[in-house]
Amino acid sequence: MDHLQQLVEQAIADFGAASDANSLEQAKARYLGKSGSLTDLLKGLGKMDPDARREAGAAINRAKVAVEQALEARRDALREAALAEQLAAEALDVTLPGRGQGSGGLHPVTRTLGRIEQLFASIGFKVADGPEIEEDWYNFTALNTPENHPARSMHDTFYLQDAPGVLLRTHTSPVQVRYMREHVALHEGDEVMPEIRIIAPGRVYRVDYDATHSPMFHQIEGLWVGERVSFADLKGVIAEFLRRFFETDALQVRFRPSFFPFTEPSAEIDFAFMSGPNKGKWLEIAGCGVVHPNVLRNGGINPDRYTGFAFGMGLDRLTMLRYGVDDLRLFFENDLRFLSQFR
Ligand code: 2U9
Repeated sequence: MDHLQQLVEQAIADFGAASDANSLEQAKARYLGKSGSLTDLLKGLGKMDPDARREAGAAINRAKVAVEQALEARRDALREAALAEQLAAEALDVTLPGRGQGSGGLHPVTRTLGRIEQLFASIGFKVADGPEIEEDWYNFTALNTPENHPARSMHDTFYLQDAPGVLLRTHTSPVQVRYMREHVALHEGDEVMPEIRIIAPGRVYRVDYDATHSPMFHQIEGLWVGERVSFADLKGVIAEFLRRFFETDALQVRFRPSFFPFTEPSAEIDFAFMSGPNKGKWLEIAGCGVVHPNVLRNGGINPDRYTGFAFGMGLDRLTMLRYGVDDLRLFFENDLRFLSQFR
């Protein structure tokens, strides 16, 4: 085998041994680079006489073409191998089943609200709502709350900046005031005003934050106004509500005298289970009372003719008692590990 033939075969072997683009370029330099062996041979042609130069030149060029072809072939092979490797590494099995959409569910407070609405609907209560950004008059003044009452202080109530007399409602009571006024306007001139029987659930806001208080929480309030509506009716409605909400008749209810500006007389409501782990333990659940005559008057209702009772409960607290949750903040942190337990 002549010298050139050997050189071409060595180049093909070297290219075949190069396992990546980098080592292939190094091998190429040994043959075709500035001082590569083929380049050296071409440089040597100048010293030959013309006949020998023609013959040797043709042979060297054939060898050069062969080496270049081998280089190009190896480049293609390495490129293809790299691509195949990348495809294998990034393989995606499109036949795998999808992850699916996790099923959602109602928030525990929403579920409690739904049950309570249904329960009161069955004894003739409608659901009323109103704005969360409220006027001072509806939130405090109409509810017989004096100008210097501590609830009106900046420490307890969120006031809107640059909007005098506007605040985030601290209870849902302004909804009942608005409802009374609309109801009265609607029945102007009637012989007898039809009874008002509503519940007002919703978000309320107070400057407060710890394990049992959140700056935003949920209340549900009730109002029943008509001729001869009494405290006895109130006791019956509350006792019936608690038994049905907690799904047991083995439950005691007591009313402790209290004070609210908007009711007179007023009471706090406690209840106790007569069996189970909390047996005999009195739990505070609501406040209530007979609607103050001034409040009826602010609602456009004649207190000499009509009477009514009202009550208020914390919806979050009711939910905590029903599901045995001990930290109110869990309801508002949106942690799915907590929420998915109520699906
Ligand atoms: C009108 C007239 C009277 C609503 C009432 C309470 C007593 C009460 C608290 C319970 C727990 C608030 O969420 S809580 O902290 N509420 O004690 N609420 S009477 O009385 C009204 C409402 C509207 C027109």
